[in-house]
Amino acid sequence: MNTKRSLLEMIDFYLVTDSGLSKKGTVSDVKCAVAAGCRIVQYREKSGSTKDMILEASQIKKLCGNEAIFLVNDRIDVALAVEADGVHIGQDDMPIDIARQLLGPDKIIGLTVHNIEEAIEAEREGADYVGLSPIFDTSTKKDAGNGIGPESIRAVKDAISIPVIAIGGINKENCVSVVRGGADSLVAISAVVCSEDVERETRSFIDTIRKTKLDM
Ligand code: 3NM
Repeated sequence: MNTKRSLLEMIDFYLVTDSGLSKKGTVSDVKCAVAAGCRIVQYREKSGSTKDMILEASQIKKLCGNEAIFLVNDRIDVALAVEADGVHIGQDDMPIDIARQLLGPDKIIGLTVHNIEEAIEAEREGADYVGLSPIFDTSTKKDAGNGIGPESIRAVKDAISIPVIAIGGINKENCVSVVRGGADSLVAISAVVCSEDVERETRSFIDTIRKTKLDM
């Protein structure tokens, strides 16, 4: 097992970038989150040229260094170009087996799932983790659908042995319920990147998640 993949078992807070919501820019957000102790970063960029994406992705890869896993959302070409640690893909993106062929056996592949059936299938197909979504209603992703609630996490967690990462509408008020619900890790996009102080917000999420896990 490569060392980056073994980090997957230890992550608490997972940063997904959003240049549309960011106050200080994607590169600054990554720098602050990694400084705060975030150990996994997903570069999610839906606009701009491929060339600009590759330039930005390589800057982010450097910031992640050996400290944090660096994944690219959707764009397997960009992930390959910058030698990212892997990709995060959705149900309608490239099938996992083809992504695996392109990326090779050592890279990390995460898949978005919405229910137990999709989670079991993701593990069977060779995903390294699932992103379970959306936990709560969110306006960050317009087509995310209705929140499934934190009480839905446990059944998914119990059905698979790969990490379950919760996403969608998670903030400081509801994140304890997400961890208590059984998530290994969680993503909070707007609650972090809309803040003036991404480092402080990330640290605060990490502290709360760790304390909640210790109390369980
Ligand atoms: N994917 P926030 S929800 C990127 O449901 C993303 O698959 C989702 O943003 C899904 O933390 C989402 O601001 C956005 O709610 C999450």
